Amino acid sequence: MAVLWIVVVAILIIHTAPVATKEYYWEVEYMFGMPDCIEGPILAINGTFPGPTIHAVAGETIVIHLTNKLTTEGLVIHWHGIRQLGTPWADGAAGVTQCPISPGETFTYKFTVDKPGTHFYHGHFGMQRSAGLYGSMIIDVAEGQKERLRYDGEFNLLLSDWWHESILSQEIGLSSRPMRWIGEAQSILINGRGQFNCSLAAQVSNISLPMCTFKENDQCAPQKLNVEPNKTYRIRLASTTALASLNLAVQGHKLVVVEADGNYITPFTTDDIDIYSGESYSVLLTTDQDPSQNYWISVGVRGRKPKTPPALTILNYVIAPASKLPSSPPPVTPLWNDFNRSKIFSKKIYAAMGTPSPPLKFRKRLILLNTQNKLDGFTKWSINNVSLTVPGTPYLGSVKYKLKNAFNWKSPPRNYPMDYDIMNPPPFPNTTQGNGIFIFPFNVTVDVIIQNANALDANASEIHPWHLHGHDFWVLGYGEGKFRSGIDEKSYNLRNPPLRNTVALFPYGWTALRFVTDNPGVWFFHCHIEPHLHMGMGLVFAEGLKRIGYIPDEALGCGLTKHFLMNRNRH
Ligand SMILES: [Cu+2]
Repeated sequence: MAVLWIVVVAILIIHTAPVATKEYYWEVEYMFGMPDCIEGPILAINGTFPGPTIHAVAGETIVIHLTNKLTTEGLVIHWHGIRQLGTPWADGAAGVTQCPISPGETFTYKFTVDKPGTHFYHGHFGMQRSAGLYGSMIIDVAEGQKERLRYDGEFNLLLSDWWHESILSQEIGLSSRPMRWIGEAQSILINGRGQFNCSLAAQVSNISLPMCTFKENDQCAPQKLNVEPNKTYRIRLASTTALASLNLAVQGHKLVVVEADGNYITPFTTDDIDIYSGESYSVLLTTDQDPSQNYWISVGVRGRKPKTPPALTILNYVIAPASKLPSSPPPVTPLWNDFNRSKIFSKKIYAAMGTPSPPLKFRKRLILLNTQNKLDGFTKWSINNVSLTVPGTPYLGSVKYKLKNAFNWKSPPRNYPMDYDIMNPPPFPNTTQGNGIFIFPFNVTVDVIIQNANALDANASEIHPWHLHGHDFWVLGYGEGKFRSGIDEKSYNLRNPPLRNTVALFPYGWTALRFVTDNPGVWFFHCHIEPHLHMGMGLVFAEGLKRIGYIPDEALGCGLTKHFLMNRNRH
């Protein structure tokens, strides 16, 4: 009998051995905050903005019980950069992988973080990300494994842009006829902190802004980075901007770029780093400068005519008093429209040795023309002349349960008319709306060529950072003008292209990427600029439909899936 008990206890111990899990209980609500010293409503998680940092190690399971304490809005959170292998329902894209969580309700996300990397999370319903619904997610190497990067300490900088106009008002404006543009951000924020209408550098620069007068403990006071001399620090960077393309520089210091979107890259040294919305990086910084001084960290706007002053904070050598401001002006952000410089930077990024190479050939290919259009006087963004409208029933449920009427099952166009002139405004700017998706078989290689064009105004073509959910993709190359099928493939980098989840599309050019449909589910692919997505700049990919596994009913309690599940569960 005693032996039997020992066996039973032993079995129990094995089965209850702690599965490494990080569990969080989050409540989201609006509160007043002063991110840039001006008071306004912000979306806070458990009363904090930005939301709490998720810190885990590779292999761990993350469980987040997310309660919607908003009174009039649904809610979801997307875990940006996490591929959701086997858990497509936990991707947190409203209308794509789940229904918005209703006010008062709690939804539980559960997923595994399979590899180390610098990531973040953010709202993915309406424009809630713009209202401050975001935070950092840092995954370290698995227990017992060694981090290949060598550093003595680390910092984490989550970058964003901030408007004083509410997102409700912004959304109404974008959806109005004629469209009312949101304009440029009032402030750039570093870890949720910026300074509106004043400058930390007023005394050393010839800018017209007055010196800031906040107190050390104010919400808008910058977080200084306290460093010791002659050490190496890892600075994790991620941009969750709604609109701005950013550039970060640390006065007097070189940056060695070592990680991009959660993937190690071949290290390279730079004076400053471009960061597009949706991207993340790690840079190594060695504190090899005069330790009796402090140094500016500057984050400025590129890619659009900057009307927002750079965000500033201080690299503080502990020997120097933290309050001591640098005696010279902050680094100047490179010219906003020097796109050549931007391309040179992007093309410096190669995969680290040991990164899987892409398959040499594609099975399916999409050539996607990005255009700005009109629809009955409304302004839209379209891909191959279709502006996306996400339906009320989440695609993931519609495809799993084959709901015929949930969306248009006919594939959107896989190409565009070859005589389209990408260098000029469209002569026929009218577009169409649709909710069709691209359905791929399981485990095939897909190429996506994103093609930029002139917008509605003459001599205007913008940067669009495209983000894919559920995958890392290889960036095979960038090119000028129109992609020439049969010719431009020859310029692809098939040897060591970087793995990313976000990539820039430059004005009047194309970007080519490749991925393998090895993650059954439905995955959003969209411009990470919040107002562009709001105006239809997105696509949806579905893959391995027969292999989509368990989806909790709670993810699908809306639209046609709600009725389907009610009928099914009655029997
Ligand atoms: Cu865009």
